Amino acid sequence: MADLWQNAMDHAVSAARHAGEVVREALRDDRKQTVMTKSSSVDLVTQTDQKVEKLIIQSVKEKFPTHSFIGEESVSAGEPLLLTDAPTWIIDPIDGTTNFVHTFPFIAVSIGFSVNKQMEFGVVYSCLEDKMYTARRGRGAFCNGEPLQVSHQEDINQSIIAAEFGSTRDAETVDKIFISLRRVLSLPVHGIRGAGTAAINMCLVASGCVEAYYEIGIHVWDVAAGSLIVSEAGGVLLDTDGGPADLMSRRIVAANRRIIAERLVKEIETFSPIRDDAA
Ligand code: LIP
Repeated sequence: MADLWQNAMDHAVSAARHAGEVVREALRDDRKQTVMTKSSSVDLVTQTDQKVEKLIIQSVKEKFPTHSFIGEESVSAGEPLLLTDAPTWIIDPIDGTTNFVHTFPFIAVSIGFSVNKQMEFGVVYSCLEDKMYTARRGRGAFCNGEPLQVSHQEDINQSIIAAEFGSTRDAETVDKIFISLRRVLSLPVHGIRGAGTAAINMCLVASGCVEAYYEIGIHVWDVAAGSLIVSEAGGVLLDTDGGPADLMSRRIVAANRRIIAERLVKEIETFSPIRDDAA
């Protein structure tokens, strides 16, 4: 199957590049984007998200007609979110939709590919930086063809941590987010950052720019590709409860080293959003 998956990965790279052109074109277009909302008033979607997802899925279907899909906007439109053993493309057409709406310059196209529920390759295209991050299982992670390596830092007090706050705004959730932030900041760490896209945050961990990233509330399409990029760059993934990472749990810690991941987990006030695979 090796060559078949390489063909699929090559296709993912060119589909992501094409999607990036569509995103850049939309940002150049003077007409204002129509912004719609999904799970909450701050969970945004635009016609460009929908258009890009359709383009990617259409092009994949033409080449790989038997493959399955989990796409952020297809799921929002009512398609089932079902990860089976089948070759499955897990697509976030625009990761960082809020950034896109506000022209905040970190926007990614994220395409993960899983077989037997194991990630085989991940492609994250940071469209405005023109950085193509790729990883294939067992073959390393790359940015624009250059190998990626996580940071060697083992002291959390010497680390930068990336964090995002999700799109849930009920008081209880916001309180938990603040408790975690306060604890992490007070360790102290050198700083807390957030690119506004899970996929790019994970690529920053893989690149060694930040030691770790955590978030509760993400979906499988936000982290599928990035998770392989982090592990192939030498990093580790955990659930925010300290257990093994589970792409359906909507909780992730991605770190350069296990010692950093485990230290971070101690400070996170974890909670349990409805799982992606809940019936
Ligand atoms: C977004 C993530 C971001 C997170 C949001 C959302 P979208 O993805 O990448 O990091 O904080 O909750 O999931 O909606 O732009 O694809």
